Amino acid sequence: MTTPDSIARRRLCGAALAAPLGALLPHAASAAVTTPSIGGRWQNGPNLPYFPVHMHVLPDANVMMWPGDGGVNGDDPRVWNPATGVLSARNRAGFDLFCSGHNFLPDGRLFVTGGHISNNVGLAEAAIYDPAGNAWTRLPRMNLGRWYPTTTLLASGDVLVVSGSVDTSTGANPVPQVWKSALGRWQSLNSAQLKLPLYPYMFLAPNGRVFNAGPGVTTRYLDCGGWGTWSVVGNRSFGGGRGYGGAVMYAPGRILAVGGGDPPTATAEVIDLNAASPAWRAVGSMQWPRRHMSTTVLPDGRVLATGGTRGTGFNNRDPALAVRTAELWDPATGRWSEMATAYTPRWYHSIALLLPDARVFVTGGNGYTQSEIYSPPYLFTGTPRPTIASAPASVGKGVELFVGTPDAAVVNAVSWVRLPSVTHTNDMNQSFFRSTQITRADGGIRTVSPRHTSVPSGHYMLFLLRDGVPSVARIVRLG
Ligand SMILES: [Cu+2]
Repeated sequence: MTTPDSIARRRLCGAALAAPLGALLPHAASAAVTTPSIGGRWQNGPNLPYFPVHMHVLPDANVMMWPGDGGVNGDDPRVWNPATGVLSARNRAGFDLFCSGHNFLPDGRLFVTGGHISNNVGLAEAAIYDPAGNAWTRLPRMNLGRWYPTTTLLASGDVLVVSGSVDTSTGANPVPQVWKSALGRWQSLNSAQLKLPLYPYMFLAPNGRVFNAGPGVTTRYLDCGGWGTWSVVGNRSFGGGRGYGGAVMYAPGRILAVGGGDPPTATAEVIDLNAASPAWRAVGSMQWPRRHMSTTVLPDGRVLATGGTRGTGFNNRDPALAVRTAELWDPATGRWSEMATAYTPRWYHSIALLLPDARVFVTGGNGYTQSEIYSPPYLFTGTPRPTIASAPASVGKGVELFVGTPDAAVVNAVSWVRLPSVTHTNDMNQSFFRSTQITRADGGIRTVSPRHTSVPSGHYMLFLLRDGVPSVARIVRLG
């Protein structure tokens, strides 16, 4: 558990001196950000039966979770219905799901790899969960165990798994493997053996390769063709590790990496993989350094940072060092703004995910079962939220679709947010697409669905926006 971070820590010795002033300031939100139209608003959500470590929005809009740590077996999946508040148990997988990796398949089933034997010792299990039938299907085992792996859906519909610790002597599993859906077997990319940090940030890139955005300093493409090939894209602009920071693709091919490391950093940087020669460049820093933070792309395209600790060490549990003030990054300016302050510390094993109602569900952090729900400022602007009267259940990529709305005259953007599947600061299913390509039609609007490679097939929350104010989403299957 300390391997990638101890490396990062050594690299970071000099950078620690440059810690932002925010680390020295008393931790309280200014008066301005307690105004909901400026800083949004926090409210307590349900007190959960355990603190979730893994969480997903299912295609039926329910929120699935499972726990781990604290001697709890992770094989205890439950579902929270945000509309009714009802929590119900789901069938168990038959292995400890704590410390697994996961993403959705194009058909909406959840693909899960690895799991927990003990700290740094992983299971080689893999399984697919079908939410509609509440059924787990076990798959052939992977080459070796994986504890903290990352899974990524490829453009082909196959799934890549990388990293994850085998055991305390081997460390990270060096062999990337691709689940060949049509063949029902694993293919080991033996030419691409590489020990990556645990739970690395992996994104399907515009060129069809998979981009490793960190947490290490050197970022790379993995070509999953044949036996696999890595190629270096370039070093990040921040010279330290970003362990347990955040990385999101805030537009197709455009990635923001922020925070993380030990000591935690407040820095942020972006890369545009659509460019001929992609290179990282620094953008504005957060006010607060954070580690074990969450990053959530909102329907308006801004990126929300929540939780984390500004304390040093792998798992700092000093409540005074927990960063409870949210921050919001605007891709148009590259700058962060402080938002309202949450009630509960959210450190190691905390989670944030976007709900279909455009609020953010924030929960966990070791020991904390009390969830919170954050309503971003866009819900307090005074502009009425547009509504969706109808939307297709499924639509192909790059085709025109009709969305029924009584607000056709005022809707000026559409956004597609891929269903979250989150653990340990990492949404392995994350993708976002925003479009202003809208024509008004009788009783609604017409728009064109995304066809970008970095917007893979699967289920998305489709939002209509009026001047940045989102509707409640409809979940649409793309592709
Ligand atoms: Cu963990």
